[in-house]
Amino acid sequence: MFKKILIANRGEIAVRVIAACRELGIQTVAIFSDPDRESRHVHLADEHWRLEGQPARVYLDHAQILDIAKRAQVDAVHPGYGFLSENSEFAQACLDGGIKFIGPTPEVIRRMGSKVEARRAMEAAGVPVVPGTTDPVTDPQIVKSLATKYGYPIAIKASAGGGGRGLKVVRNEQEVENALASAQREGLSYFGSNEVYVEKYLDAPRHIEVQVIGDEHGNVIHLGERDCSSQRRHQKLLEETPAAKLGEEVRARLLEAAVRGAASLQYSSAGTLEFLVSGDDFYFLEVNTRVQVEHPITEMVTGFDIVKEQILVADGNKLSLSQSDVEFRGHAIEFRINAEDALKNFMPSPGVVHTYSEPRLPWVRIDSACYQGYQILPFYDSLLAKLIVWGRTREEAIVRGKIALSSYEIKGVATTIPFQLAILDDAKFRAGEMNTKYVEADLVKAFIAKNQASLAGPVSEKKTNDPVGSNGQLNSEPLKHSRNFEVEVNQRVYKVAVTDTSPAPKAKTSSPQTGRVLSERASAKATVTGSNSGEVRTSMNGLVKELLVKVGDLVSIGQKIAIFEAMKMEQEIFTATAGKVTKIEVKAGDTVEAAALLMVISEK
Ligand code: MV4
Repeated sequence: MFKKILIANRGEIAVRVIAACRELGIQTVAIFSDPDRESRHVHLADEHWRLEGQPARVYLDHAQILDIAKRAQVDAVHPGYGFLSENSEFAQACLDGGIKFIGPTPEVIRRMGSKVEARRAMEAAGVPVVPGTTDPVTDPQIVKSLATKYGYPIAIKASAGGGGRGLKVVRNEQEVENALASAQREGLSYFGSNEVYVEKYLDAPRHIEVQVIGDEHGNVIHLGERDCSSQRRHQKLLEETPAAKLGEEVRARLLEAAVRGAASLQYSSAGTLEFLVSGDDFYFLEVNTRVQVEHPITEMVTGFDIVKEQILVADGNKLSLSQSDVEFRGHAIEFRINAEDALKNFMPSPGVVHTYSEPRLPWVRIDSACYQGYQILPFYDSLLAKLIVWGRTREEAIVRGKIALSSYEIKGVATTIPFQLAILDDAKFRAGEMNTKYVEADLVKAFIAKNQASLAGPVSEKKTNDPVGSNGQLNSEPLKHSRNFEVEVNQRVYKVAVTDTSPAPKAKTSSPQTGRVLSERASAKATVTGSNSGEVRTSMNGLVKELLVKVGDLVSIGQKIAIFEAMKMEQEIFTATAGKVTKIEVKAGDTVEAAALLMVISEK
């Protein structure tokens, strides 16, 4: 049995892995970047080792992490998700150093990292794949002839891609050349490979994935499916299992196909096969060779500890149960609570969580590394907690989800909780009729309209002098001065608010066209100083992905001018100033510090 494991990760998943190790009596080694010194995973582990270098990069530093693993004399490394979890070179380096990598073999990780190879492997195993090529394409003429064969729209995808990066949808022949070049460029810049392939594009499919787990003795089982359709820009907002309104016959075929696909790879460890589902048809998309963020819902309905089993099979044990031992009970939903502001285009909201109180309720599980006073750092993703609820039925889980989300008290940063509550009230969601488009197509606009209307209403229900409400919702300034009192009438106590009805200054509502970013603040500052009018600055460290204007362009208020990436999230930058672009200080691909000057827009 392993005696000591290094967890090559941070945040909630590091905490989750430590919990599994504790149950197994395995010692744990945490690693941390300088700003992570006070993180919960560091406190919980038996040993903690400091990583040297830039906070944004150190959890990816193969050599340093492996060196610590050797010096700490661990038997195995658990990579969690993200960071090095799907890096076959790191997995191989661990094995070469005599340290078990808790995951599938480096060869399987490498093969599944190539989407064309994964498609080929699944096709060979008889798993349905989206109609398309299993060979890379480079010639626009060939793409056009493939499009004629499958019919528009088609998708051009980076073979090394995933999660929406390097994916281009092509709706007609005129778009082929640009889309091809753009997919190749993104593939090269994000994944180091310009290899792309073509698929028929399905317009509004469901995204359903199957959890599998295998051992090193050739056994592979599934642990059911998860519906992950409720997403926005490839960021999942909630996941549930079982998938609502999936016919028993389709479900059985899907699960069987996933096991067949995984078994054909002699898959060991936990993994996920992603599918697109349209009506009664399903198509393989990709394999994720790691434990996933949403694994807890599967644990809730099966009672099976995926992380513990991952460690046990990595140690050479046979799976602790067979397919017929797996029983599914009830319904589970996970809410990914992110420190993001849905009203500001889901802009990450780093900062100090000055109030933090988790719901204490039955049927609720919370996986989180957060505590009161914890600082959400701009270097990492903005996942603050995962709230998981269980119910005997989907309806019961939804009601429990609403109560739990409403009882969560988080102040200091904005969170996605208000938006997740809106999803639970959405008619399509209630009916189980989700697809990968409905959140962006219907829900986001309705949410913004509703919340801006309520902010502009005559009386604010929000507490005064508290910038962030209990659900992480940004409060506007109070419209009237209002105080709360209690009045007792024949023993019954009533809460009343007494409002000062004398004229008050008009409330600020967040302007819909200014989106996010500091162009807003810069222009406000400009009005004050008059000297730096139209300076567009970033609010965080990050990467300039795309510039949508050039020097000399005329821009209008609300125009999208650049795409920026911070905390692993793409952000669109809109200008709050109209005028002419007079200076551009950065180029696509540049990494910039917080408050760096991107460009200057001079008012006409
Ligand atoms: C697709 C697709 C429709 N047709 N491929 C997006 C992320 C990447 N992993 C694959 N993605 C998609 N591929 C074809 N041929 C639609 C998506 C897609 C999507 C997939 C899963 C979950 C959410 C999504 C949101 C938008 C688009």
